[in-house]
Amino acid sequence: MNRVALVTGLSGQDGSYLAEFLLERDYDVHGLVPYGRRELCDPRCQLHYGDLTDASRIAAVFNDVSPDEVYNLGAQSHVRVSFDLPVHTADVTGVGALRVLEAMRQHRDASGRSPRFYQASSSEMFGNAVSPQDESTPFHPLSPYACAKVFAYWQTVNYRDAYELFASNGILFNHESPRRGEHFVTRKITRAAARIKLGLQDRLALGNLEARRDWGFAGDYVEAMWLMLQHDEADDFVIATGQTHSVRDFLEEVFGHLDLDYNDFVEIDPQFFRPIEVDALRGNSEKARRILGWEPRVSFSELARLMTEHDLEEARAEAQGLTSETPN
Ligand code: F7E
Repeated sequence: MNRVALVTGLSGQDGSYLAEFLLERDYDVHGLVPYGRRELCDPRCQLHYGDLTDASRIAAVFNDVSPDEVYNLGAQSHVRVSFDLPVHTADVTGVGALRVLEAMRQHRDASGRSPRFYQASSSEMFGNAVSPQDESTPFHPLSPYACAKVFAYWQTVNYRDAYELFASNGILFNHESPRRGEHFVTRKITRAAARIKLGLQDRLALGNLEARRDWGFAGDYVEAMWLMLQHDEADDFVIATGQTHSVRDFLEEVFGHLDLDYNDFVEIDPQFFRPIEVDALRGNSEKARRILGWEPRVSFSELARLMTEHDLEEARAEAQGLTSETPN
């Protein structure tokens, strides 16, 4: 019989890559998705409308699906937006994880077995802690989003300790792809650069260009999620490349690939600054490499190139009138 996975946030970047990864391994994949959000959902998945604010709906989906593995990827995941929507972010991103854990605790079958649980924890939890950050680095969250993720992290640990549930945290550093939402900085840059190259746009407004991030490829990172749930015991793992680059480095890489100079097009707009910034992140994923055998495959330059090439194709289609000019 096929194993059954339930993925919250199936319609997001990570959900879509994870679904493909699981389908290739013959899982039956079910997704909890907000009504009307099915853009990135693989048609082979079974969708259940619902969201992380609705505990009764989550319980009903658990009863319908009886999952073997649960991946909690759903969240309000934009750090800048979390300053405008702090209560909503706490509800979805923080308490949402607790609602899933609670459904899981109550869903033990007759033999006392419950599903394995993966929590999408985030490098944002570290704030401005000294680099490189690893599993022993203390958290100091600097946004409502990061505070919500710290809450969810500790709830996951608490359910593991208190109820002996198999519950693991993946502390993932930034991970990007052509499926990344257009309001995150890498995709905003690749999309704009491609449109500038084809004369569809002439300016790109950004915030802090000096922030440094450890950027990997989302397709590599979903494998780590799965490996965590195949391991013989639940644990917490940092997933990162170990390399750090600034937003300016990413601009140079992308515009350089298109034979353009970003200085001719980029303008700084204060609306894209955050009330407080995480200046520099660089992860040490030695534990995951040693225990799970995981390692990233796509380098920073390759990531920038593959995202740029994808967005160039999209811009060409747009220039030919095949797609709408309005970003979704
Ligand atoms: O910003 C700077 C911005 O929004 C990266 C989420 O997936 O990764 C992500 O969080 C950096 C920041 O990602 C713009 O100030 C400059 O320093 O792409 P981002 P993030 O905030 O690092 C972590 C691991 C998560 O868990 C989150 O869910 O880029 N930046 N100018 C800008 N950022 C944006 N969005 N837009 C700008 O115009």
